[in-house]
Amino acid sequence: MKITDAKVFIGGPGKNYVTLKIYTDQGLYGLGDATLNNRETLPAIYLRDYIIPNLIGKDPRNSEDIWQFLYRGAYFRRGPIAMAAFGAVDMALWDLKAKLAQMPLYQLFGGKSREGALIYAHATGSDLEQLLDSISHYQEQGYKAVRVQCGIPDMPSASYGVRDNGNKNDDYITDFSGIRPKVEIWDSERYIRYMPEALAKIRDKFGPDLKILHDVHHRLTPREAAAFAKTLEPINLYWLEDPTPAEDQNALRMLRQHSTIPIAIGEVFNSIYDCHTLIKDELIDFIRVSATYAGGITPTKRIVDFAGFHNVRTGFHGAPSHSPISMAAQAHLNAWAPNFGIQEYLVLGTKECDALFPSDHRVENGAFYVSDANGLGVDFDEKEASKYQYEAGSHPIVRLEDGTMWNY
Ligand code: CS2
Ligand code: MG
Repeated sequence: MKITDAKVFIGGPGKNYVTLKIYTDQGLYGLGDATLNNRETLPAIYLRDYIIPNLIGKDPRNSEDIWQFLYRGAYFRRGPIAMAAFGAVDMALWDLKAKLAQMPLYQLFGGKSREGALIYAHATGSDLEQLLDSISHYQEQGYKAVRVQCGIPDMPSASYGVRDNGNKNDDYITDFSGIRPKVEIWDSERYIRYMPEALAKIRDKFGPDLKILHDVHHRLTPREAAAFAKTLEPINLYWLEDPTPAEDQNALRMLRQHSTIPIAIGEVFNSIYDCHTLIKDELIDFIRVSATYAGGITPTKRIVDFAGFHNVRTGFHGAPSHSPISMAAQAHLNAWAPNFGIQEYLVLGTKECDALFPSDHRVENGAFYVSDANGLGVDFDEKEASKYQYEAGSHPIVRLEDGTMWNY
């Protein structure tokens, strides 16, 4: 079996999805997702100029060797651009492998460990009242877990995943008004003062069963994060996400020494080396890598297995920057993983998105049910794809009130 061709498509309804399609001499094709949010053209160029010419003629069944070829062969390895490009190739090869085996992909990992996989939605409000409504809305739809982000009184602008009064300017929706990013202003002191009270009110209103997640979005220093986590303990959060920037893995050690709150981290990680210490030393509870940014199914599965040895569960990133292809790759891992925790689920479930990526994966009662179709179980409609093209956009940035750049 040989790879005969591969094509990269950029575009989609409201998102610049980067989709790789690998064709073979046996008529089967495989699909992969290389969408790197708001830097989409870069993995696309990496694929077109450096990877695809090297794939032609290779046996697609040798997915391990092809992954090693891409990773070791690049010399300058790791980083989100390269790993997103490798991730797309790897997903497409697993898609092909499972199609060849005439099985849904999860069967190649060891079958299903569960039926529906728990998912969480994003509830958000520019104030607490709006946020409470948003949580009720998801609960009515059957969600058992929600991430809650709330505007902070007197904070100059809402940020860190709060929808700006219901308009589309939030952290995961690309701002197509231009390439220059919108600036949001952040103040950790106001946040630390207000958020424990807001989270306590949410717990009070919705009772003990709702799984409440909160994303700090890398905004705090290690000491602030440790103090903040301590105050949140009585609320019994499902997780506190990205309390500090992930580069400083020692920060999590400090946090762990002061609080028992469950910690989730890893949406910006690109390899097992980024999370090795955190997992080995049991400094986190959930690992948030994604099949795209971590370089595909092959390395992500290794991370999951390694995490399992250290009581770390999965909580894969699932912002709508990922297309339904990587969501499907993660859904197959979720169906199998013995140490599955939860899946963030925010694929833009619009008619246009479903037409571009047809599948019968389904979401019901706050859980994701993986399709039993062969392969990844998601297709890509090239005719639909021809309606879209790349549109330049941006992602907000964060500054402190005095102008200092801060972490988004
Ligand atoms: C967020 C992301 O989903 C999350 O937890 O942190 O939406 C993040 O802001 C975006 O992926 C950034 O591109
Ligand atoms: Mg996050």
